[in-house]
Parts: sequence; structure tokens; C-alpha cells
Amino acid sequence: MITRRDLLKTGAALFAGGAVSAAFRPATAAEKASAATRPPLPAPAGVSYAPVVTLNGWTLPWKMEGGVKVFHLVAEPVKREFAPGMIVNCWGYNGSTPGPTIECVEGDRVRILVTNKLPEHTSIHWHGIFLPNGMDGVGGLTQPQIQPGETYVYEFTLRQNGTFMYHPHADEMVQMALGMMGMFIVHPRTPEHPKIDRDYCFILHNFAVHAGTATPDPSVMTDFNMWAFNSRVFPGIDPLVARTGDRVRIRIANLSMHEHPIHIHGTAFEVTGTDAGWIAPSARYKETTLLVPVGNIRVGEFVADAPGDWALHCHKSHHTMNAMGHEVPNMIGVKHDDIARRIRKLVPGYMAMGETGMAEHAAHTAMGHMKLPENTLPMMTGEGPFGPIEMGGMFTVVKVRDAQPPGDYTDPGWYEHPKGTVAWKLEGDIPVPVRQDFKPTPEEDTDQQARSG
Ligand SMILES: [Cu+2]
Repeated sequence: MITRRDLLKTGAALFAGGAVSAAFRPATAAEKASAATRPPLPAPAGVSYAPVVTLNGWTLPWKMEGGVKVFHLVAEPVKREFAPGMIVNCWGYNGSTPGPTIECVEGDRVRILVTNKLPEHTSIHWHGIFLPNGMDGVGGLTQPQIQPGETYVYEFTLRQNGTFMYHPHADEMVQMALGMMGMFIVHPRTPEHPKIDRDYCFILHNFAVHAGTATPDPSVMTDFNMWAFNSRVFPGIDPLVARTGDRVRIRIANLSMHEHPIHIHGTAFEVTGTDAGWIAPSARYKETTLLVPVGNIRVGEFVADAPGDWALHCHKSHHTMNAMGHEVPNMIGVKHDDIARRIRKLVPGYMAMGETGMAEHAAHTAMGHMKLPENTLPMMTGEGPFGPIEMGGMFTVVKVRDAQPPGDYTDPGWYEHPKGTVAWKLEGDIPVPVRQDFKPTPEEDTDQQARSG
């Protein structure tokens, strides 16, 4: 997460050299080595927008050359810490996966140099951007592949504003499976109404990193085990912070192989955009779960009017988990104390689990009773102010605070609930609840008989 000192440094660069040169503020060594969210780059002089904050990522600085904004992307192998305890051998851009966000303004002329430092050829496609056909980056179709060691130049004028992506259009199955992707944000030239106070972006992705290994398996088609926001998984994903009353925008892109219903607690998204730009105000609608299709983008906005720590997560429950075995027998309701005792005689230390659910397994892992394979994160993990959170994968928190200073993205810590506003444990007599009284006939209960028999 960004520290207050980082923000002060960004501010100092602004005053020292004007808004444009602030874009050249070199990242500190600590920032470069970390997967924490880096401070956004301020808007250049003459335009007004809330700079985009790339969750657990960063924005690519640019240089002005003869009226053209010049960016330089380097496609290369990178190491990415998915969460503390797991480092993955990925491919990405400029040292990270996702690559740095490219942030521009409608009407900008951009020149993007792309250097290939991968062991095989690549190309780069600007997803959703209208440009001359020869700039579209489809290897073999609109240009030769970029061979290792070569640098290609893409140059076009941004005729739209909205939320876009970049990714290879060469050996896609391998290159995207290993993490090659990035976001491309184009702000409108005239200020937006209503004004956006905080503008976040991230990409949904999936990886298959088999237990005990460190390199994603590109041959996996559907059965992934790492579900990521910007190549990070819970508890490695930073919170999205807001000040009470802020209008917050979250731009969510999906380059995974599954669609993801991204659910927000405590508020509702107004769906304002896709990868084709903005939805007309009369056609916008609200929902608390934003379904982001594969190869698409959804933009959701809300006014952060309720202070607290609000979960933001994929609603597919196996996408809020880290590595787990996918082909294990179902032990729910199976009494296996006796057989476990017998197995322990043969396999000392054997533990039978799963008959009451998987929370027990998570607790054993957290206590260190169960050793996980190397470089493998627990299936359910994370510790909150009230105990285990039991999440993984695509889960983080939107932290809304009255006292969060404008432009401050630092983690304010856990929410301090006003007295009397937290669900409490009832002591003493419990009232008799109304329940459906279901008594199965012997034939209907065969499943249970088979399990206990
Ligand atoms: Cu999902």
C-alpha cells in the first residue's frame, strides 16, 4: 500500500517541476520491488481528472516528444508475489504482471515502443481502441510477429475516452496464461459530471499453479486454482480506500477464462461503462453484483456514503479460495472417527477432516498443524479484527472512512465500529424458532444411510 511519505514525494515533484515532469518521478527501489499499490501519476497541466489508481500496480510514465506522448513497454519474464508466501514465475511487462497502466487523455497522439525480451515472439493488441488497422497488433494478420530482441513502434491518435486493455495477440494461450496484460485508460478532455473522486482499475485473471510449483501451467483450460485481481490473491490484495461522500469508480477488466460476478457490500454499483466506452445516463442501471464477461470490461460507480470495511469479491465461492484439491471425496456428514483411528495406526499423524465442513481444515493450516506444499497458499486464510476471514483469491475490502484525506490512498486499518452497531451473541434463553418439520421416509433417506453405513 502507498505510504504517506510516497504521496508527499509525489507532491514535492509536482511543485518542483510542474505537472508534466511529475510523470517522470522515478519509482523508488522499494516501490519497484513491491507489489503494493503505487501512487497515481497526477493529471498533466491543462486537464482535470482523478488519476487512475491501479490496484497492486502502477502507471507507466511517458515522455513528450514533438507533441506525441511516448511510452515504452518491455515484454519480459517477471516474478510476481501473489500474496506473502507465494512467488510465481510469470510473463508481463516492465517488471510486473499486469504491466503498468497506460493513462492518456482523449485526443492524445501516442507512440508506444514495445520491446520483446521474451524467449519467443509476441505482439500487442490494444483491446477496444479504434485505430488504423496496421496498429491493431494481431501477429501475422496486421503485422509481423515481434521477434525476441526486436522493438516495434505503434502510433495512433486516441479518438475515444473510456477503459481499454492491452495484451498479446501471439501464442495467446501461453502468454496470457502467464500473466501478460495491462490496462489502457483514456480520460475525457473536458471534466466529468458528476466529478469522480477516486478511480480504481484492476484485471481479473486466473492461473493454474499446481501445489508445490511456481510456474503457471498454460495447458489448463478451465480448472484453475488461483483467482486474481491484478495478479494478486487474498490476503495479498490491497484495500480500495475512500472518504465518506466520495464518488468512487471501479474499472474491472476480465482476461481470465471465466466470467466473474463481482459483488460489493454496503452499496450498489451504477453500471456506467464497458470496453466500448460509457453507457448513456438514461440506460445506466444499478446492481450489487457486476458480472464481468471474458474479454470485457465493466465500470461500476457508487457514492461511498457508509463508513466501514465492506467486502468486494467474486461471488463464485470457489473463486474466493486459494489452492485446493479439486477431486477429493465429499466427506460432509460422514462419521469417520473410527476409521481415522485405524488409519493412524498405519500412518501416524493422519487427520480426518471435512465431515463438518472445511473451516476446521483452515484452522489446522493456520495453526501450522498441517504443512502445505512449498510456495502454496492456504485454501482459506486471512485474519480480521474478529477472527479468521476464511477467504482467498478474488477478495478484498473497500474501506470507507470519514477522516480519509482527499487523495490519500493509505490503508486506514480496521474499521472501528460505533458502540452498539456490531452483531452480538445472545446469552441466556434462546427463543424457540419456527422451523419446517421434515421427517424423511426411509426410502428418501437412502443417501444418508449410504454415508453412515
Ligand atoms: Cu470469479
